[in-house]
Amino acid sequence: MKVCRRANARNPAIRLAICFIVATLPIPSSNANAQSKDSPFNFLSPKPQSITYQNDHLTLKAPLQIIVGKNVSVENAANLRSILSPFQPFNQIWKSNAKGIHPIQVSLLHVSDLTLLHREFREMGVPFRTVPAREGYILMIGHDRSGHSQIVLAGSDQAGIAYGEQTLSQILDKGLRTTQIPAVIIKDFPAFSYRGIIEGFYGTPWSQADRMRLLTFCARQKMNTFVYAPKDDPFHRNLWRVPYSPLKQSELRQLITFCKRHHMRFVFALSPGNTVSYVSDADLLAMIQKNQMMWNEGVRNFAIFFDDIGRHLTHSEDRARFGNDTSALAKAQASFMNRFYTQFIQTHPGAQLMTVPTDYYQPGHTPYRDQFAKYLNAHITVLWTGNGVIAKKVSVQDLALAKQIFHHPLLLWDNYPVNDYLPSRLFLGPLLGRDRGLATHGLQGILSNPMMEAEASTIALQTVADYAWNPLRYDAYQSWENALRESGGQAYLSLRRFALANRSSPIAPIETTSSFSKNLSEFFSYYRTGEHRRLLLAAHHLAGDFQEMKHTATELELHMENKTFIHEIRPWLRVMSMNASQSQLALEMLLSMRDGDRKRVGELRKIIQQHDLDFPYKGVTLSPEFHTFLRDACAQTDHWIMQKSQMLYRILELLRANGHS
Ligand code: LTM
Repeated sequence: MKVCRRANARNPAIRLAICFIVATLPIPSSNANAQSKDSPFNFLSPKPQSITYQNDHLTLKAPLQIIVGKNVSVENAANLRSILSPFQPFNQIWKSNAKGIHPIQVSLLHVSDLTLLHREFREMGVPFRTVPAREGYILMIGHDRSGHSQIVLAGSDQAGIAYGEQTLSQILDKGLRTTQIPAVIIKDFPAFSYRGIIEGFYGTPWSQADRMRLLTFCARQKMNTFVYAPKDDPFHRNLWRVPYSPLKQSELRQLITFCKRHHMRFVFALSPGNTVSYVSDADLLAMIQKNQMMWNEGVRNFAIFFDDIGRHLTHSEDRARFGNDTSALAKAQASFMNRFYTQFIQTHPGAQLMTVPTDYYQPGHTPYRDQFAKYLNAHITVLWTGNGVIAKKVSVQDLALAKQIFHHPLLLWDNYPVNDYLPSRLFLGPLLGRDRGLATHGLQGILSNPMMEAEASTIALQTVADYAWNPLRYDAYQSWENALRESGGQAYLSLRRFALANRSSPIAPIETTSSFSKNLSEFFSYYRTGEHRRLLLAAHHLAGDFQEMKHTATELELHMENKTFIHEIRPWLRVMSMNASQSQLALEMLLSMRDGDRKRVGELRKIIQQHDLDFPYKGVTLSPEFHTFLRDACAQTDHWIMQKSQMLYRILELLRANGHS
């Protein structure tokens, strides 16, 4: 529903090892778990579960010696080599027990590389008890007992190793700038099993290049799920029965391959609800055939969505079987899903199925929901959006109710930062309002529906990834700063200012604490009280803010390296710069009005109007608070001009009445 339009390890030994090795690593040293605000590793994104600083530093210098355990995948080994490439030439030893003589030894191990694991842990003086469960890793950076520099990375599976490498890469990236990195033990694993994005918005679907860039971003942020469900891909909805063209199929193949390579689920979704006949064998066969093509490409996760469709059965044969009320729709959908489950999912080992019911956003029980939950196969995962389409908050209580209603495995379809219902806006703030306890209370995961602007979505998405990995330690604003630093690079400060001007959203309050908001309210209060000197000072501060806004737009255009990002946000950059120019004029206009200079006020008002007429990006807006000054200033002066005109008219009338021509 577009809210605004409606107002509103194949090896059994490995598996065994993973099963048993699930507990905690003792925290051996000082400074245990130091993740305070000024922790040196606050830049890590997503934030690890536990960081223990060792009161020691490691000096980075080439050459390195790399030891790779025999159960580490070739891809992960190659990835490590590329992360360490600044230290080339280095020496790589496979499956070796030999110790090197190089300044730094880097060991990359799978949990089943037991001999090496025990040795490396022993040498680091850390009793080896456990490696975190699924997708987890332990990263130790420091000195061994003999004083040799060591980096040991042990993952519980290939995803865990890749995630550990990701963390190491972020640390080395920073370290390269300082050459000294703090000695630490990082123990890490994800809170949610599903962390990712749904391309599920209305409007022009992302391009293939957008998707590839976003998948790369997701993999870097330890996200593991991508749901392909673009509402305006006709082959996803009304033409769901029609196979994709060979070209489109090859594009999907590229995405699927990428996902597989980066430990991500590619979820192939169809939304047949507008046209399907739920009892039809032909439609069930069409559904099976289209999904079979995706299975052949390597897809193992499938989805059938029923959001945003009519609430009544449209086919007479469906009505004849299920009746005609809203719960009839639920029974018909559940029956179709169950037939698909038995005939396709159960006959394809490893396949998984998820769905979105038609009542996906209501606050409680509905007759439809009760029937859907009752009849739907218990193994099918259900997605819902929380309380409302754009849920301002998702609490543990909301989850408890959803569990009680659906009693199926649950995923949150999070409609943030999607902007299809308000395409005039960008939502560049962090994810807010999701309880820290959702993972511990049984939610399987969170899938965010991003904006049509793929690249600009990464600011909010990085905070989603951070939340999804470690909700207990999620700090929305720290996470947001990290995201801005990552995206902005050397243009970080400008990007931050721009993001501040685009931060409010249905899940975030209107900004009232920024220095700009304070300057605004100060100006208007002195304007009202007429304290001349204070007013001029407040006007001076506001003029500085407007000047900075104009600079921000120019600086970003000039200095932000990511030109795709700039291309996407250009209309908003222009709005920012135009709004700032107009506001400068409006400031002068208000002061002129105060001085009673009607001529100057009239001139300035005309120039502001002309800017509006000439502006090419109509309807594009910043956070509302960035438009209030101009709007209020124009409203006040228009009123003043009208009063003045009326007064003049009355004087003229009087003069005329008294016989003056
Ligand atoms: O949220 C769901 C399940 N469906 C649609 C989305 O496709 C759409 O992007 C969002 C925001 O408009 N609202 C929906 O209802």
